[in-house]
Amino acid sequence: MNIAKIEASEILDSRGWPTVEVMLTLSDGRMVTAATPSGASVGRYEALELRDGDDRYMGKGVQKAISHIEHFIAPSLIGKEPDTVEADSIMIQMDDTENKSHLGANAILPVSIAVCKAQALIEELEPYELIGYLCGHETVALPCPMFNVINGGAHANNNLSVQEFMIMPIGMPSIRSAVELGVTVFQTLKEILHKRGDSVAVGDEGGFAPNFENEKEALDTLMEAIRRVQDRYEGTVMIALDVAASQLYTPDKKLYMLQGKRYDSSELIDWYEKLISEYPIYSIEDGLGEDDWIGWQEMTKRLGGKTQLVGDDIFVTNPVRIWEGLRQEVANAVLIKPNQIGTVTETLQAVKLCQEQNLAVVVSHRSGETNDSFIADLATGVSAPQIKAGGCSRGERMAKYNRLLQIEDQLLMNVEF
Ligand code: 2PG
Ligand code: MG
Repeated sequence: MNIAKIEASEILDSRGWPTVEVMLTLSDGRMVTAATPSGASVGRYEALELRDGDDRYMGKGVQKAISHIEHFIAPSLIGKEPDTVEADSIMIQMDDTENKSHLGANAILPVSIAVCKAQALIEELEPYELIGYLCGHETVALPCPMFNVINGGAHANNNLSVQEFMIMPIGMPSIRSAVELGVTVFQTLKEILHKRGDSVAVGDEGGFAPNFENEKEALDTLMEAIRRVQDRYEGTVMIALDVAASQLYTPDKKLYMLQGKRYDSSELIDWYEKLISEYPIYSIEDGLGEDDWIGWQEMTKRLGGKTQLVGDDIFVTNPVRIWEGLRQEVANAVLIKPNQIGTVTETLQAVKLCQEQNLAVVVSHRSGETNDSFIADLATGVSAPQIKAGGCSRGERMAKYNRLLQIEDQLLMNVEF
Protein backbone atom coordinates (compact mmCIF):
# COMPACT_ATOMS: atom_id res chain seq x y z
CA MET A 1 0.00 0.00 0.00
CA ASN A 2 1.55 3.28 -1.12
CA ILE A 3 1.16 6.99 -0.50
CA ALA A 4 -0.99 8.36 -3.31
CA LYS A 5 -1.33 12.01 -2.29
CA ILE A 6 -0.02 14.44 0.33
CA GLU A 7 -1.95 17.70 0.54
CA ALA A 8 -1.34 20.52 2.98
CA SER A 9 -3.57 23.39 4.01
CA GLU A 10 -3.49 26.41 6.27
CA ILE A 11 -5.80 25.90 9.24
CA LEU A 12 -6.08 27.87 12.50
CA ASP A 13 -4.80 26.79 15.88
CA SER A 14 -6.48 27.27 19.26
CA ARG A 15 -5.26 30.88 19.46
CA GLY A 16 -6.55 31.65 15.99
CA TRP A 17 -3.12 31.75 14.32
CA PRO A 18 -2.37 29.83 11.14
CA THR A 19 -0.82 26.39 11.28
CA VAL A 20 -0.32 23.47 8.89
CA GLU A 21 -2.62 20.50 8.41
CA VAL A 22 -1.62 17.59 6.20
CA MET A 23 -3.96 15.11 4.52
CA LEU A 24 -2.27 11.94 3.35
CA THR A 25 -4.21 9.63 1.01
CA LEU A 26 -3.24 6.01 0.48
CA SER A 27 -3.55 4.24 -2.86
CA ASP A 28 -6.72 2.46 -1.66
CA GLY A 29 -8.34 5.85 -0.89
CA ARG A 30 -8.03 5.74 2.90
CA MET A 31 -6.91 9.02 4.40
CA VAL A 32 -5.23 10.31 7.56
CA THR A 33 -4.73 13.88 8.76
CA ALA A 34 -2.19 15.48 11.06
CA ALA A 35 -1.65 19.04 12.25
CA THR A 36 1.19 20.84 13.95
CA PRO A 37 0.89 22.90 17.14
CA SER A 38 2.75 26.10 18.03
CA GLY A 39 4.31 27.49 21.22
CA ALA A 40 4.23 30.94 22.85
CA SER A 41 7.14 30.46 25.25
CA VAL A 42 9.41 29.16 22.51
CA GLY A 43 12.90 27.97 23.45
CA ARG A 44 15.78 29.61 21.60
CA TYR A 45 17.15 26.23 20.44
CA GLU A 46 13.89 24.78 19.07
CA ALA A 47 13.51 23.69 15.45
CA LEU A 48 12.36 26.60 13.32
CA GLU A 49 8.68 27.28 12.72
CA LEU A 50 8.49 28.90 9.30
CA ARG A 51 6.22 31.97 9.11
CA ASP A 52 5.58 33.96 5.94
CA GLY A 53 6.36 37.37 7.46
CA ASP A 54 4.14 39.18 4.93
CA ASP A 55 0.90 41.15 5.32
CA ARG A 56 -1.39 38.16 5.79
CA TYR A 57 -2.27 37.21 9.39
CA MET A 58 0.17 39.82 10.71
CA GLY A 59 3.10 37.93 9.25
CA LYS A 60 2.10 34.59 10.79
CA GLY A 61 0.83 32.86 7.62
CA VAL A 62 2.27 29.42 6.81
CA GLN A 63 2.01 29.39 3.00
CA LYS A 64 5.78 28.95 2.60
CA ALA A 65 5.72 25.79 4.75
CA ILE A 66 2.77 24.54 2.70
CA SER A 67 4.55 25.19 -0.57
CA HIS A 68 7.59 23.27 0.76
CA ILE A 69 5.33 20.29 1.42
CA GLU A 70 3.74 20.54 -2.03
CA HIS A 71 6.91 21.14 -4.04
CA PHE A 72 9.61 19.20 -2.20
CA ILE A 73 8.30 16.81 0.46
CA ALA A 74 5.24 15.32 -1.26
CA PRO A 75 7.04 14.46 -4.55
CA SER A 76 9.74 12.60 -2.60
CA LEU A 77 7.25 10.43 -0.67
CA ILE A 78 4.44 9.78 -3.15
CA GLY A 79 4.53 6.22 -4.51
CA LYS A 80 6.40 4.95 -1.43
CA GLU A 81 5.00 2.78 1.32
CA PRO A 82 4.37 4.85 4.45
CA ASP A 83 7.38 4.16 6.67
CA THR A 84 7.97 6.63 9.51
CA VAL A 85 11.72 6.14 9.85
CA GLU A 86 12.36 6.23 6.10
CA ALA A 87 10.14 9.25 5.47
CA ASP A 88 11.73 11.15 8.35
CA SER A 89 15.21 10.39 7.14
CA ILE A 90 14.32 11.60 3.62
CA MET A 91 12.95 14.87 5.04
CA ILE A 92 15.92 15.36 7.39
CA GLN A 93 18.35 14.89 4.49
CA MET A 94 16.35 17.18 2.24
CA ASP A 95 16.27 19.91 4.88
CA ASP A 96 19.95 19.48 5.74
CA THR A 97 20.06 22.09 8.52
CA GLU A 98 20.46 21.68 12.27
CA ASN A 99 17.17 23.34 13.14
CA LYS A 100 14.94 22.43 10.16
CA SER A 101 15.21 26.03 8.97
CA HIS A 102 15.25 25.19 5.28
CA LEU A 103 11.90 23.37 4.97
CA GLY A 104 10.49 24.48 8.36
CA ALA A 105 9.62 22.18 11.27
CA ASN A 106 5.98 23.08 10.68
CA ALA A 107 6.26 21.59 7.16
CA ILE A 108 8.14 18.45 8.23
CA LEU A 109 6.33 17.45 11.44
CA PRO A 110 2.73 17.19 10.15
CA VAL A 111 3.97 14.99 7.29
CA SER A 112 5.97 12.88 9.74
CA ILE A 113 2.90 12.38 11.97
CA ALA A 114 0.66 11.68 8.97
CA VAL A 115 3.10 9.02 7.69
CA CYS A 116 3.20 7.45 11.16
CA LYS A 117 -0.62 7.33 11.29
CA ALA A 118 -0.78 5.91 7.75
CA GLN A 119 1.80 3.24 8.56
CA ALA A 120 -0.24 2.25 11.60
CA LEU A 121 -3.39 2.12 9.49
CA ILE A 122 -1.99 -0.24 6.89
CA GLU A 123 -0.39 -2.42 9.53
CA GLU A 124 -3.79 -2.56 11.28
CA LEU A 125 -2.35 -1.04 14.43
CA GLU A 126 -3.35 1.93 16.54
CA PRO A 127 -0.70 4.70 16.38
CA TYR A 128 0.34 4.00 20.01
CA GLU A 129 0.87 0.32 19.13
CA LEU A 130 3.08 1.22 16.18
CA ILE A 131 5.05 3.67 18.34
CA GLY A 132 5.53 0.99 21.00
CA TYR A 133 6.78 -1.34 18.27
CA LEU A 134 9.14 1.31 16.82
CA CYS A 135 10.56 1.78 20.34
CA GLY A 136 11.07 -1.97 20.72
CA HIS A 137 8.66 -2.14 23.68
CA GLU A 138 6.60 -5.27 24.17
CA THR A 139 3.95 -3.49 26.21
CA VAL A 140 2.68 0.05 26.56
CA ALA A 141 1.58 1.98 29.64
CA LEU A 142 -0.69 4.98 30.03
CA PRO A 143 0.80 8.21 31.43
CA CYS A 144 -0.23 10.14 34.54
CA PRO A 145 -1.92 13.36 33.38
CA MET A 146 -0.73 16.78 34.53
CA PHE A 147 -3.74 19.11 34.30
CA ASN A 148 -2.80 22.77 33.95
CA VAL A 149 -5.51 24.36 36.10
CA ILE A 150 -4.05 27.86 36.58
CA ASN A 151 -2.43 29.72 33.67
CA GLY A 152 0.02 32.62 33.98
CA GLY A 153 3.20 33.91 32.32
CA ALA A 154 3.07 34.05 28.54
CA HIS A 155 -0.21 32.08 28.49
CA ALA A 156 -2.43 34.61 30.26
CA ASN A 157 -2.60 38.38 30.77
CA ASN A 158 -2.74 38.23 34.58
CA ASN A 159 0.11 39.08 36.94
CA LEU A 160 1.38 35.55 37.64
CA SER A 161 5.01 35.12 36.58
CA VAL A 162 4.86 31.31 36.79
CA GLN A 163 3.36 30.01 33.54
CA GLU A 164 1.63 26.78 34.64
CA PHE A 165 0.16 25.43 37.89
CA MET A 166 -0.70 21.79 37.30
CA ILE A 167 -2.26 19.00 39.35
CA MET A 168 -1.21 15.37 39.12
CA PRO A 169 -3.55 12.65 40.41
CA ILE A 170 -0.99 10.13 41.65
CA GLY A 171 -1.70 6.51 42.52
CA MET A 172 -5.02 6.33 40.68
CA PRO A 173 -6.04 2.91 39.36
CA SER A 174 -6.92 4.14 35.85
CA ILE A 175 -6.81 7.12 33.49
CA ARG A 176 -10.60 7.32 33.79
CA SER A 177 -10.38 7.83 37.56
CA ALA A 178 -7.40 10.20 37.23
CA VAL A 179 -9.39 12.31 34.75
CA GLU A 180 -12.42 12.32 37.08
CA LEU A 181 -10.26 13.51 39.99
CA GLY A 182 -8.53 16.17 37.87
CA VAL A 183 -11.82 17.50 36.54
CA THR A 184 -13.38 17.51 40.03
CA VAL A 185 -10.52 19.62 41.43
CA PHE A 186 -10.79 21.93 38.38
CA GLN A 187 -14.55 22.41 38.81
CA THR A 188 -14.13 22.92 42.57
CA LEU A 189 -11.48 25.56 41.90
CA LYS A 190 -13.96 27.22 39.56
CA GLU A 191 -16.60 27.32 42.32
CA ILE A 192 -14.12 28.85 44.77
CA LEU A 193 -13.08 31.54 42.29
CA HIS A 194 -16.68 32.22 41.32
CA LYS A 195 -17.77 32.66 44.96
CA ARG A 196 -14.94 35.12 45.55
CA GLY A 197 -16.00 37.13 42.53
CA ASP A 198 -12.76 36.28 40.68
CA SER A 199 -12.69 35.71 36.95
CA VAL A 200 -13.28 32.14 35.79
CA ALA A 201 -12.20 32.91 32.23
CA VAL A 202 -9.51 30.50 31.03
CA GLY A 203 -6.05 31.11 29.55
CA ASP A 204 -4.42 29.64 26.46
CA GLU A 205 -4.11 26.14 27.91
CA GLY A 206 -7.59 25.87 29.42
CA GLY A 207 -6.73 26.67 33.06
CA PHE A 208 -8.16 29.60 35.01
CA ALA A 209 -6.35 32.91 34.73
CA PRO A 210 -7.65 35.31 37.40
CA ASN A 211 -5.55 38.13 38.75
CA PHE A 212 -4.07 36.43 41.78
CA GLU A 213 -1.92 38.75 43.83
CA ASN A 214 1.03 36.39 43.54
CA GLU A 215 2.08 32.74 43.14
CA LYS A 216 1.47 31.97 46.81
CA GLU A 217 -2.16 33.06 46.59
CA ALA A 218 -2.62 30.89 43.50
CA LEU A 219 -1.11 27.89 45.32
CA ASP A 220 -3.21 28.47 48.46
CA THR A 221 -6.39 28.63 46.39
CA LEU A 222 -5.42 25.51 44.51
CA MET A 223 -4.70 23.71 47.80
CA GLU A 224 -8.16 24.67 49.06
CA ALA A 225 -9.72 23.04 45.98
CA ILE A 226 -7.53 19.94 46.39
CA ARG A 227 -8.40 19.59 50.10
CA ARG A 228 -12.14 19.80 49.41
CA VAL A 229 -11.91 16.91 46.93
CA GLN A 230 -8.98 14.74 48.02
CA ASP A 231 -10.69 12.62 50.71
CA ARG A 232 -13.23 11.18 48.30
CA TYR A 233 -10.52 9.56 46.15
CA GLU A 234 -7.93 6.90 46.76
CA GLY A 235 -5.01 8.66 45.08
CA THR A 236 -3.07 11.76 46.09
CA VAL A 237 -3.12 15.06 44.26
CA MET A 238 0.33 16.58 43.83
CA ILE A 239 1.29 19.90 42.22
CA ALA A 240 3.56 20.51 39.24
CA LEU A 241 4.81 23.92 38.11
CA ASP A 242 6.18 25.13 34.79
CA VAL A 243 8.00 28.32 35.64
CA ALA A 244 9.15 28.82 32.02
CA ALA A 245 12.02 30.79 33.52
CA SER A 246 13.70 31.56 30.17
CA GLN A 247 10.89 34.09 29.76
CA LEU A 248 11.84 35.78 33.05
CA TYR A 249 15.62 35.85 32.49
CA THR A 250 17.83 38.79 31.49
CA PRO A 251 21.02 37.07 30.25
CA ASP A 252 23.38 40.07 30.47
CA LYS A 253 22.43 40.70 34.11
CA LYS A 254 22.03 36.97 34.85
CA LEU A 255 18.87 37.79 36.81
CA TYR A 256 15.26 36.59 36.82
CA MET A 257 12.33 38.99 37.25
CA LEU A 258 9.30 37.65 39.17
CA GLN A 259 6.50 39.85 40.47
CA GLY A 260 8.66 42.92 39.85
CA LYS A 261 11.47 41.53 42.02
CA ARG A 262 14.93 40.47 40.80
CA TYR A 263 16.36 37.08 41.74
CA ASP A 264 19.68 35.45 40.91
CA SER A 265 19.67 31.68 40.31
CA SER A 266 20.48 30.78 43.92
CA GLU A 267 17.74 33.05 45.29
CA LEU A 268 15.23 31.49 42.92
CA ILE A 269 16.28 28.01 44.06
CA ASP A 270 15.84 29.20 47.69
CA TRP A 271 12.29 30.21 46.77
CA TYR A 272 11.59 26.80 45.20
CA GLU A 273 13.00 25.10 48.29
CA LYS A 274 10.58 27.05 50.44
CA LEU A 275 7.63 26.26 48.14
CA ILE A 276 8.51 22.55 48.19
CA SER A 277 8.52 22.59 51.99
CA GLU A 278 5.07 24.24 52.10
CA TYR A 279 3.17 22.57 49.24
CA PRO A 280 3.04 19.02 47.79
CA ILE A 281 5.15 19.90 44.77
CA TYR A 282 6.13 16.85 42.72
CA SER A 283 7.66 18.55 39.71
CA ILE A 284 9.20 21.87 38.60
CA GLU A 285 9.74 22.47 34.90
CA ASP A 286 12.14 25.11 33.56
CA GLY A 287 12.86 26.44 37.04
CA LEU A 288 15.82 28.22 35.44
CA GLY A 289 16.56 29.54 31.96
CA GLU A 290 17.74 27.72 28.82
CA ASP A 291 21.32 29.11 29.04
CA ASP A 292 21.77 29.03 32.81
CA TRP A 293 23.66 25.70 32.96
CA ILE A 294 25.51 26.63 36.15
CA GLY A 295 22.27 27.54 37.87
CA TRP A 296 20.70 24.28 36.66
CA GLN A 297 23.62 22.34 38.16
CA GLU A 298 23.05 24.00 41.53
CA MET A 299 19.28 23.44 41.31
CA THR A 300 19.76 19.77 40.46
CA LYS A 301 22.20 19.27 43.34
CA ARG A 302 19.96 21.03 45.84
CA LEU A 303 16.47 19.88 44.75
CA GLY A 304 16.95 16.93 42.38
CA GLY A 305 16.93 14.32 45.14
CA LYS A 306 13.36 15.09 46.19
CA THR A 307 11.72 16.87 43.27
CA GLN A 308 11.28 16.11 39.59
CA LEU A 309 13.17 18.81 37.65
CA VAL A 310 11.99 18.90 34.05
CA GLY A 311 14.04 20.51 31.28
CA ASP A 312 12.00 22.02 28.44
CA ASP A 313 13.71 25.05 26.83
CA ILE A 314 17.15 23.81 27.91
CA PHE A 315 16.77 20.46 26.05
CA VAL A 316 14.16 21.23 23.33
CA THR A 317 13.63 17.47 22.76
CA ASN A 318 17.08 17.40 21.17
CA PRO A 319 19.25 14.32 21.91
CA VAL A 320 22.43 16.40 21.59
CA ARG A 321 21.27 18.84 24.26
CA ILE A 322 19.95 16.00 26.46
CA TRP A 323 23.45 14.43 26.28
CA GLU A 324 24.93 17.76 27.34
CA GLY A 325 22.49 17.79 30.27
CA LEU A 326 23.67 14.33 31.31
CA ARG A 327 27.31 15.41 31.04
CA GLN A 328 26.69 18.51 33.14
CA GLU A 329 24.38 16.65 35.55
CA VAL A 330 21.40 18.93 35.17
CA ALA A 331 17.71 17.96 35.51
CA ASN A 332 16.24 14.52 36.15
CA ALA A 333 13.40 14.69 33.61
CA VAL A 334 12.85 15.88 30.04
CA LEU A 335 9.85 17.49 28.38
CA ILE A 336 9.12 15.90 25.01
CA LYS A 337 7.47 18.08 22.35
CA PRO A 338 7.62 16.72 18.79
CA ASN A 339 7.57 20.16 17.15
CA GLN A 340 10.69 21.25 19.05
CA ILE A 341 12.74 18.73 17.06
CA GLY A 342 10.55 18.27 13.97
CA THR A 343 10.09 14.53 13.29
CA VAL A 344 8.51 11.54 15.03
CA THR A 345 11.74 9.52 14.63
CA GLU A 346 13.93 12.12 16.35
CA THR A 347 11.30 12.50 19.07
CA LEU A 348 11.50 8.73 19.70
CA GLN A 349 15.31 8.93 19.73
CA ALA A 350 15.13 11.63 22.42
CA VAL A 351 12.75 9.46 24.48
CA LYS A 352 14.97 6.40 24.06
CA LEU A 353 17.99 8.31 25.31
CA CYS A 354 16.03 9.50 28.36
CA GLN A 355 14.79 5.99 29.12
CA GLU A 356 18.28 4.51 28.82
CA GLN A 357 19.72 7.18 31.09
CA ASN A 358 16.96 7.13 33.73
CA LEU A 359 15.59 10.55 32.93
CA ALA A 360 11.82 10.74 33.41
CA VAL A 361 9.82 11.65 30.30
CA VAL A 362 6.92 14.13 30.19
CA VAL A 363 5.19 14.24 26.79
CA SER A 364 3.74 17.69 26.16
CA HIS A 365 1.32 19.69 24.04
CA ARG A 366 2.00 23.31 22.97
CA SER A 367 0.06 26.35 24.11
CA GLY A 368 -1.26 26.83 20.56
CA GLU A 369 -2.89 23.48 19.76
CA THR A 370 -5.14 21.76 17.24
CA ASN A 371 -7.59 18.92 17.68
CA ASP A 372 -4.93 16.40 16.62
CA SER A 373 -4.57 14.07 19.60
CA PHE A 374 -1.35 12.38 18.40
CA ILE A 375 0.56 13.19 21.62
CA ALA A 376 -1.81 10.91 23.57
CA ASP A 377 -0.72 8.02 21.32
CA LEU A 378 2.90 9.13 21.58
CA ALA A 379 2.84 9.23 25.39
CA THR A 380 1.22 5.79 25.56
CA GLY A 381 3.38 4.24 22.86
CA VAL A 382 6.62 5.25 24.58
CA SER A 383 5.11 4.45 28.02
CA ALA A 384 5.89 7.96 29.27
CA PRO A 385 5.20 8.26 32.98
CA GLN A 386 3.52 11.65 32.45
CA ILE A 387 1.70 13.78 29.88
CA LYS A 388 0.78 17.46 30.09
CA ALA A 389 -2.02 18.42 27.75
CA GLY A 390 -3.60 21.47 29.40
CA GLY A 391 -6.45 22.23 31.76
CA CYS A 392 -9.88 20.63 31.94
CA SER A 393 -11.55 22.86 29.38
CA ARG A 394 -11.16 23.83 25.69
CA GLY A 395 -11.75 21.24 22.99
CA GLU A 396 -8.16 21.06 21.76
CA ARG A 397 -6.98 20.12 25.30
CA MET A 398 -9.82 17.66 25.97
CA ALA A 399 -9.10 15.95 22.62
CA LYS A 400 -5.90 14.55 24.16
CA TYR A 401 -7.48 13.42 27.43
CA ASN A 402 -10.44 11.92 25.56
CA ARG A 403 -8.04 9.98 23.34
CA LEU A 404 -6.31 8.63 26.47
CA LEU A 405 -9.71 7.44 27.75
CA GLN A 406 -10.33 5.73 24.42
CA ILE A 407 -6.89 4.09 24.48
CA GLU A 408 -7.50 2.84 28.02
CA ASP A 409 -10.81 1.29 26.92
CA GLN A 410 -9.05 -0.41 24.00
CA LEU A 411 -6.28 -1.73 26.23
CA LEU A 412 -8.77 -3.04 28.78
CA MET A 413 -10.68 -4.84 26.04
CA ASN A 414 -7.50 -6.75 25.20
CA VAL A 415 -6.79 -7.82 28.77
CA GLU A 416 -7.78 -11.33 29.68
CA PHE A 417 -8.90 -11.61 33.29
C1 2PG B 1 5.69 24.85 27.78
C2 2PG B 1 4.66 24.90 26.69
C3 2PG B 1 3.48 23.98 26.86
P1 2PG B 1 4.54 26.76 24.92
O1 2PG B 1 6.37 25.85 28.06
O2 2PG B 1 5.93 23.80 28.35
O3 2PG B 1 2.82 24.13 28.05
O4 2PG B 1 4.26 26.20 26.40
O5 2PG B 1 3.88 25.83 23.98
O6 2PG B 1 3.96 28.16 24.93
O7 2PG B 1 6.03 26.78 24.76
MG1 MG C 1 7.63 24.50 29.49
